[in-house]
Order: sequence, then C-alpha cells, then structure tokens
Amino acid sequence: MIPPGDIIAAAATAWGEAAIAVVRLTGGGSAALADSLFRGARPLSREPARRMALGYIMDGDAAVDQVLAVRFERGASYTGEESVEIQCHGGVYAARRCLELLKSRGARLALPGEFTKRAFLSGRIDLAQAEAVLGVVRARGDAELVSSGRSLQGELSLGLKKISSSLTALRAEIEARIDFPDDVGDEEYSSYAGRVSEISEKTASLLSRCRVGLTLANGVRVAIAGRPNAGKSSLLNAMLESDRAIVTDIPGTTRDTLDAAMIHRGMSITLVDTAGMRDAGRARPDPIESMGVERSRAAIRGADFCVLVLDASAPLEREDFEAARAAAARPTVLAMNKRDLGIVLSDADTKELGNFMAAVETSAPSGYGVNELKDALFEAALGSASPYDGMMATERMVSALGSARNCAEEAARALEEYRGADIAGSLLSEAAEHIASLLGEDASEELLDAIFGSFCIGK
Ligand SMILES: Nc1nc2c(ncn2[C@@H]2O[C@H](COP(=O)(O)OP(=O)(O)O)[C@@H](O)[C@H]2O)c(=O)[nH]1
Ligand SMILES: [Mg+2]
Repeated sequence: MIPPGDIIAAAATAWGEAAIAVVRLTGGGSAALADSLFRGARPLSREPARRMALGYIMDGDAAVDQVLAVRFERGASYTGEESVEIQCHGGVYAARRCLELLKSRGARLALPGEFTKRAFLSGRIDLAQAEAVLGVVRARGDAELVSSGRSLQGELSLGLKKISSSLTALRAEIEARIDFPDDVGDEEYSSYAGRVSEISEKTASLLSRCRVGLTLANGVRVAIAGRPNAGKSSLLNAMLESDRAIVTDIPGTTRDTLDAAMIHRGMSITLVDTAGMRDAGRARPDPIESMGVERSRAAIRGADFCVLVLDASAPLEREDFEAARAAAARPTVLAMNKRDLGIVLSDADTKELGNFMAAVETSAPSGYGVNELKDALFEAALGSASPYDGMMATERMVSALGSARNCAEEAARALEEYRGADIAGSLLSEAAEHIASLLGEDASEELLDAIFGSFCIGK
C-alpha cells in the first residue's frame, strides 16, 4: 500500500544537455505541492487537468526557470494517482533545482521503477504490462518494440486472463464432482480431459510467443569459430557491413575475442569473433595465441550459437576438427567460406566434422551468402516463429507459463487415465496460481522490489 501523502518526485528524462528535462511527481496532493513553487496565470491545481500551463518555478521571489506544467487527476495518470509533470529547460541545473525545491516542500526522491510500481499497485496495469514497459524502454530492434508494445497494450494479459477464467470454471465443475466420484462417467472424464487439453494448448501457444519475446529481449550471442585464415574476421565484417575486425592473410592475426552487435530482421545478434583454433600440439606455440584459443573456447561456451567457418576451397585440416569439437558445445551453423575460389569440400567431408543446423556457402569479400547466413542464425534462434508475433516476456514469465502448461498437461493426462478428478482439480488450481503470478496477483514485496528495482529512476 502507498501511504497517503507520500509524494515522490524524479527526473523523467535523462540527465544531460537536451531540449527539455521533465520532472514529475505523483501521489495525493501533488498539484497542491506544485502550487507552492509554480507561478503561472493561476495555481496549477486550478488549471484544467491535462492542459499545459506556462509559468515559472520560483525559489522565493527568484524565478529558477520558465516551464510548462501539467497536472493529471487521480485515475487518469501514468501512475493512476494524482500527478504533475513539469517541463524545465533542458540541461541539468534547472531540473535539479526544481527537484530540490520539490523535496524541500515535502516530496521524496523516487526509487527505481517506483512510478511504474505505483501504476501496478493502483491497479492501472498488471505485472505483465509493467514488465512490458521495460521492454519498450530497452528495445533495440523493431520486432522487440512490437512485442513489447503488444504486451503493454494488454494482449498478453488478456490471453492470461482468458486462460485463468477457463481454469477457474473447469476446476469448479470438476471439484463439484469430486464429492460424488462414482457418479462421474467415462464420457464426462474424457470431456473434461478434452477441455483441459484445450487450455494447455492455449497456454503452450502463449508460451511460444513469450519465448520469442524473451529471445528478442535478450538478443542472441553467436561465436564465430574456425581455423586460422578460414575467414572468420572477414565474415564478421561482412555481416556487420563494417571493418570492425582486422583481416590479414597471416594466420593468428586475431588474438583476442571481439564483440559486435547488429540487428537482423528486428533481432539483435551479437557476434563474437574468436582467435581461431590453432593446433595446440605445434612445436613452439605462441603463449599469446594459446591464451586466445582458451578465450575462444570460453566465448563459445558463453554464446547461444556458433558459426563454424571453413575454408571450403581447401581440404580439411586438423585444426578444422579441433574447431568443430569446440563448436559442438553449441548448436552450430556451418559457413562454407571462400566459395569464390571454388568449393572442394564435399558433404561427406563436412559430415565428418559433426552435425550442423544448416550449411551456407559464403564469400566474405563480396558478401555472397552473408544474408543467408544471418537468416540461418535467425532461424536457429526463433525457428519458424515470426518475430513480429512475439510477446515481450521475462525469464520469470516464461518459467511460470511453462509450469502452468505442465500442470495443465498433467491434469489432462490424469483425467484421460481416470486417475481421479481430485488430482486433476489440484493440478488445475496449481496452474491457475502460476497464471495469477504472471499478472501479479498476490505478488510479494520482494518480487515487486526485484522487478521494479531493475527499472531506472523516474520510470
Ligand atoms: N578469396 C577469398 N578470400 C577470403 C575469403 N574470406 C576471407 N578471405 C581472405 O582470407 C584471409 C584470412 O581472412 P581472415 O578473415 O583474417 O581469417 P580469420 O583468421 O579466420 O579471421 C584474408 O586474406 C582474407 O582476405 C573469401 O570468401 N574468399
Ligand atoms: Mg581473425
């Protein structure tokens, strides 16, 4: 609960030189508090709600800044509470002064995410929507923004609520029969089982869309492995369409790993160039190079996927096998590079290296096949799902949805096997609890602190 009169204030825009800096405050009595330092044609509390008023922020008799201010009424603001927003001139000083004045009049500085937390506590948005706000703020690509917007608008919440009410209705029906198990016929059991399966399918479909949203939010990390001179750095540059990595024909040029991010079809992909697997068994291994090889292995372990680059114009070498062994730690896409020089490697050759999700012929200098390679990575991450069907979700949400689906599936099995309506009933109530946790019903203070603590101050 929010104590009455607890007015919080924060800068809503980033500190720095900019056109405007927005300071906002929320809580019962915000407009009256703003009246104590705003001087316009009339007190802000007497201006119509949601209408900008021009005036000055006063420190005693001195004007600190000329501002535009607006008040929002309870029930019609971001937080759901009475709120005020003051647009100071950009830069740091005027807004900071305005905040200090607000503090001296009784407001306190907001904690991270406290505005959005209040929107949740006042019931204006549920937890799934609150977390989607963060998705919008952090979006790096188009698809991610679309999926966050969708969750923010409440599409995910609506899906969850529908599942929740089907669960409740069905549970009530099943539980009413528990007291008279002998009266429950086979047909009734299988009709219940059918309805539970339907719920579990709906949950699974929501889950897969949330997985897409989570993948978009996390982005994917891809390590580029292969023997020295296969063309790893060249391919990285071609994928980025910039010369990030140094390319030479001297094997072992890349000694450290290098990260670079790009967006492909709305998804953020971080490419990690690696030093390449040099034959560790050489007579006099270079110590810096050896460290690079160790880092390459660590980079692969830290990645979601791997691209194994082969010089397809030459026969396989021992180092290719070494690189393939390291890459095998992650699902891997094969790049058959140097296609322009003529491909000599056969399918049988590459089969000896292992199993791959896809193989793409590339030629780094001309960019041939590079887009296909990006597509292959995209499909490795998202399968056939369209990124634009995603719904923004967090690990917590995906895991709760997964548990709800498991409970529903198990309940359907229990009913199919006539294992008793009571087992099914309790599994369904467990599923309902997982769904409720997604919407934030009965959320603990610790959970809320963990979620909103990752927001910025002023959001
Ligand atoms: N002809 C041709 N040369 C390539 C291709 N990719 C890379 N190279 C050349 O191969 C050499 C090694 O490339 P580099 O990207 O440094 O390989 P890395 O050691 O795997 O990072 C350089 O001289 C590149 O210009 C390609 O597709 N075709
Ligand atoms: Mg290199």
